[in-house]
Amino acid sequence: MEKVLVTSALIYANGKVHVGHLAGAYLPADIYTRYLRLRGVDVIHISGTDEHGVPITLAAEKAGVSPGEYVDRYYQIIKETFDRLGILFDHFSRTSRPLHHKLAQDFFLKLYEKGFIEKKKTCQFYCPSCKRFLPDRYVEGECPYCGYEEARGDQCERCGRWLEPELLKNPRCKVCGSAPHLRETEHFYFMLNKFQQRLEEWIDKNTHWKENVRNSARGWLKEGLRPRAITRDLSWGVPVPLDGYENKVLYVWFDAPIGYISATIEWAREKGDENLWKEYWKDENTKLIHFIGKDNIVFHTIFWPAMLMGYGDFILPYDVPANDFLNLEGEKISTSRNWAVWGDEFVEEFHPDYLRFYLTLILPEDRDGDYRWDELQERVNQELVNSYGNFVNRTLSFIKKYMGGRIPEPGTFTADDQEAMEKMKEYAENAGKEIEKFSFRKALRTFLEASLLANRYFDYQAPWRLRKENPERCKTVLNVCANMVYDLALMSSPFIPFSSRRVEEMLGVKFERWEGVGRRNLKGGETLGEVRVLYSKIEDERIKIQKEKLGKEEGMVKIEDIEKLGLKIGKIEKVERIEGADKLYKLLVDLGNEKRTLVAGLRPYYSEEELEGKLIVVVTRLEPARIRGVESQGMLLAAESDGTVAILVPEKNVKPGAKVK
Ligand code: B3M
Ligand code: ZN
Repeated sequence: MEKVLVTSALIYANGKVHVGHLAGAYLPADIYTRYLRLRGVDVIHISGTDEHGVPITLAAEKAGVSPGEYVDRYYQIIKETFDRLGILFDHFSRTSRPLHHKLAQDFFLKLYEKGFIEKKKTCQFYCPSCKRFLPDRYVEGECPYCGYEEARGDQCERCGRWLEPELLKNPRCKVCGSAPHLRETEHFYFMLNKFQQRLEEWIDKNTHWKENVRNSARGWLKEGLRPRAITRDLSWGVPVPLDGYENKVLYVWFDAPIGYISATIEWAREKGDENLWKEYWKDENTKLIHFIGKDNIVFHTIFWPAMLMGYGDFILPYDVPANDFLNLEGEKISTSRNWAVWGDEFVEEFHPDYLRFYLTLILPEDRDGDYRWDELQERVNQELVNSYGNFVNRTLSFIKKYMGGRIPEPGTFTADDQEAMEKMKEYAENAGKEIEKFSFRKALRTFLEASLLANRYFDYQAPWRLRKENPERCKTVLNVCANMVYDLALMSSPFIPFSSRRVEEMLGVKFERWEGVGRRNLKGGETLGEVRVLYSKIEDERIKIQKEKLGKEEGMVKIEDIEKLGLKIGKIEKVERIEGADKLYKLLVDLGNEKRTLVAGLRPYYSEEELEGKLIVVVTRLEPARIRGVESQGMLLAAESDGTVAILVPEKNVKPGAKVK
């Protein structure tokens, strides 16, 4: 059987998932995989987090934690967000795992032995004040091609050119801002130039690729491929597996794509079939498809295929359906400015299918897309809630109310009935063809046409009238409608899987094959499960809140928020121990107009005498909590460092109850 290996870009574990990520790679990859699975294709979807490289070390440095701690935190958050959005992976790995390190080192050694990797003396920027070499993004400066002033050492974000730090004009150290100078050092280079011809021939053959992807690959080739440094002076990453070079690590773009393979190996092991991964990576009949965003095109069409060619043994990508960028309210998404819509925050507020639905409609398949909150509201309300949702709801509640919750058996089908059901089949075929061409927008539009047709059928047949005038005909019509509910939910399941799941429950069925659409699956007599409305409309107010969040720095509090804490000075009047709790004290605190009891973990750090009479800062508007049987009615402020705790006290004498501001 045909096998398909779908991968989506290994997302950097340096931040949360936003709509740009989703529209770029993950949502299309998920839709595609879900669809193929319904078509009975042997498909797996592999991805994971990219945990190495300068994007990680820079972010960790900024947050003041180790890269390891940093990626641990984000791996969890990212994985959970994908899960809540229904982005399914057969395996979601991480490049920091030992298996991956080993495979990446194996790649390096093999390419080195084959003469595709060479050692070279070179000059590299060194920051005199940080006292270190500055690998790629640690240097910023002016792009030599387009003049963009904040170009990064590895790539210009504006013109997309591949750069080397030395090419930047007016370079500066990203950490401290000083001007670096060039110093001699040694690095390993991947001899990309040796693959020029093979890559050209290969790209020429790939006529089925998207035009923009193939064109950019050709563009790179036209400029002539040059050796590219693939080691970095960093302590975080995959160590270079050669004696004397332990202080260098592999360039993140060298190790990351290998992650697709190591993740597949891990998947096979977890399945208990050690060799299963080979069927996906070593069989010429397997189609390897990389879903990525456009900034990753060069790596997936030139760099990675060259690595694979050099290594041998593995298949080459069959297709690289790269998407363009998604903007937000007309502006570029920016994590640092919090100009983004975050996946985890979206699902806290709305149905995950609302996002999947809207994003699919605006996927940047052949040009940049633009996410607009107003448009999301309109599209969801009109096309999802009012059209599809309404059809499901009016059909199923009618059956529940007037047919005793059982799908009626049909009489003779009229030409209209037959045509309606036939049409469903046609729509599904067309939508399927679009999905196979990676035209997800068109595929979803086709589904919307189908739900429009279903609604029109319902209106035209008017079962509410037939119920009295022609009960037998009414049954037939409702049977047709129920079957169309089935068809629509099946057809839309790759796009809005949570909704389809709900319909499956209501109909008491399980969708198995895409080909099931239009086959009159409900013969009549089936009992409905609990019927509930699928969706509710999004009101203006909820959209307004979302729009106001844009561009506000995440986690920042307003002055009102601080006032909410009710910070006041209190005076400790009495200190008591708490039975059975060797860290806690029970404190009686005078707050001027009232007295309160606080429980505080101060016993290891202060004696009773030290505390008595002290002025402290108390959070007075905290929900009371029961600790060891004692109600604590607030919290005192203290600082912790180097294993000890110090309470905060006012520097001058002030009255208990004084406001802290
Ligand atoms: N982490 C870049 C990105 O997230 C990179 C992709 C790796 S795919 C092998 O845009
Ligand atoms: Zn510096």
